[in-house]
Amino acid sequence: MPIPPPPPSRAEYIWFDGDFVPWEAAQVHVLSHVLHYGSSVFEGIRCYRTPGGPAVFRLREHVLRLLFSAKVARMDLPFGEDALFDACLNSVRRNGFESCYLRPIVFRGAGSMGVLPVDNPIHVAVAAWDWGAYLGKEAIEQGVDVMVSSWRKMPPGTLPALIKMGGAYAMATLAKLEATRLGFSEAILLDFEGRVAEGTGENLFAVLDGKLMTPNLGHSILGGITRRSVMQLARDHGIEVSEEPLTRDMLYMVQEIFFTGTAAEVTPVRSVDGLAVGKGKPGPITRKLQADFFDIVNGRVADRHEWLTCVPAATRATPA
Ligand code: PPE
Repeated sequence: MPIPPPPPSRAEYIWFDGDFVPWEAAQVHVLSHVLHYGSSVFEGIRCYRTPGGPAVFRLREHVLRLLFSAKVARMDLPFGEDALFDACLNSVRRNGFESCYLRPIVFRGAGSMGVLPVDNPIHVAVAAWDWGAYLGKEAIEQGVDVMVSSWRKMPPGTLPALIKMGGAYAMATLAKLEATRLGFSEAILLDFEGRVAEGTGENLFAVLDGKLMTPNLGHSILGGITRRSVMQLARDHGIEVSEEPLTRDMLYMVQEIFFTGTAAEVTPVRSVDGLAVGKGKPGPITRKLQADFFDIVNGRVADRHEWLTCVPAATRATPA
């Protein structure tokens, strides 16, 4: 058998408005509406290497959230649910990835200038690349040191937090730059009333006396798909889960904290504002949920919730 080539670190092709184009060719004009006004909605999806081949985690849910984001942003998509689903699977297959990160994005392109999009086309792309541990190599094992940001999440009635809108990440970038400048791996953002919301690109969980807690959707958070999955895993293990308000001082009191997200997966937090969380290393509930999550996505145990979609193998009959 010939030795297969090493997997690429970034894709050769990007799906752009319905066709695969070479990576370098997936470009936009500087007067694109999205560049000036942040008018995009996007997704982040992981495809994992399993014994049965590459498998995408909760693909249907991610496509549905993209469509929800586009609806709220009042962007009419020229592609439907099934076309987007297939574009994601084909992006993995066409590029020969065993595992990768997928980034579908819908954005307003070049047309008239000004806030009001008049004749700006809606573009849709799916890019893929190899993305290792989001918060650093040791983060998953040892946990990360984080700070409470001086920036706040947008209040209700401003930018909708429940959709993944490009413009919202301008503030996330400020918070992330502040945190890294001060030597932290990540920032925790409070909502406008000072309650805990989430990380710049992750949801947050805390464990107090055996109970798993996470802010509810009313606290300017994204309804994370990993968040929902981890809540399900906790219930599977008989761990009590509650969605409730958390304050900054509760972060200093709880025994365990971890982040969840597509990019961050399940990452323990070992200190907040320089104060150790619990014993300053990942606690037992974090470990248990983390292990279960990675066992499922890597295909080491049965996919009991049917979260994985296998990527059909490429054959000669596969259209280019
Ligand atoms: N909150 C925010 C603000 C967020 O951006 C993400 C994902 C989550 C929560 C977790 O949601 P989910 O992926 O459905 O579990 N952040 C994406 C982008 C990260 C980036 O730096 O880009 C991601 O993890 O893909």
